[in-house]
Amino acid sequence: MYIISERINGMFSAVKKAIAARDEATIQKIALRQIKAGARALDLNVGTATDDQIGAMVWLVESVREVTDATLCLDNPKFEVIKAGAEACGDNFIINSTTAKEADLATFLPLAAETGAKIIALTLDKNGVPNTAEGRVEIAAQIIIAAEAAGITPDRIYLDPITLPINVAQDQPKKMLETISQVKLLSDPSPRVVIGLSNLSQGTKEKSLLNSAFLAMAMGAGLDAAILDPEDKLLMDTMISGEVLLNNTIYSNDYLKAWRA
Ligand code: THG
Repeated sequence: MYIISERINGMFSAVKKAIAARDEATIQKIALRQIKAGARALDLNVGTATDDQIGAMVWLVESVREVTDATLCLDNPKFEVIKAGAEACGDNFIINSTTAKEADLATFLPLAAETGAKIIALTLDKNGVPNTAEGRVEIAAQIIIAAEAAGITPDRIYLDPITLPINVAQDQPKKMLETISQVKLLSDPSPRVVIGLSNLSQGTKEKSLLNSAFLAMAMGAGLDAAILDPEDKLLMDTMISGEVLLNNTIYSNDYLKAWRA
């Protein structure tokens, strides 16, 4: 499982404050902690910390790059913000994200093609997020076709079936699992699948448990990557156990320790 840290996000008040105050040390500390806990990439999302989204994204990239070469996952709906972040990165970044809307595909796909970046694509179009697995799979197929036409092979695409909060959309997780297993069959090589896991448990009381249970199920359905908090021990123990159960990591009595080492 490819772990992308969710913590450098203006949604968290400490991060929001740090962005507004241009407090590099706070951001760098979170970045290093998340990598130590198992993150291979860091999602960078300026949230609502400032109106100057471009300035904030470039500052986040530069701050994090001072302390780590980890892959940076540039998270913003606006192309200009992603483009500025990409230029500040140089290489080793993921575009998060495009949708299947024509205007998005026409800008984000060429940027991914030119820079060689991987790209996350949300299975939503001008009509929003389909309520069914079939609708999401259809959009995923359109994205793969558009990406191939732009010169991007499916293995550089991370499809995101879009995670909604369980407390308002309890019918959705099952549909996501169906979507995950079906989109893996769309092409050869398969596209990859990523989710923003914590969306699931927003506003609930058992966040860690709900996230852990769903991560295990999504891994079984073929999930490749997740944006999550690797400092959540139950969640990471579940993920590592899933890797053992899927025969991706060798079993030993000390498998949790072995994975962390
Ligand atoms: N897909 C893609 N990118 C994404 C998401 C996605 N990026 C953003 C988001 N979703 C993933 N990141 C988070 C980060 C935090 C939370 C959820 C998703 C979160 N935070 C807590 C809350 O709101 O309850 C705590 C916030 C706080 O402490 O203030 O849940 O789906 N491609």
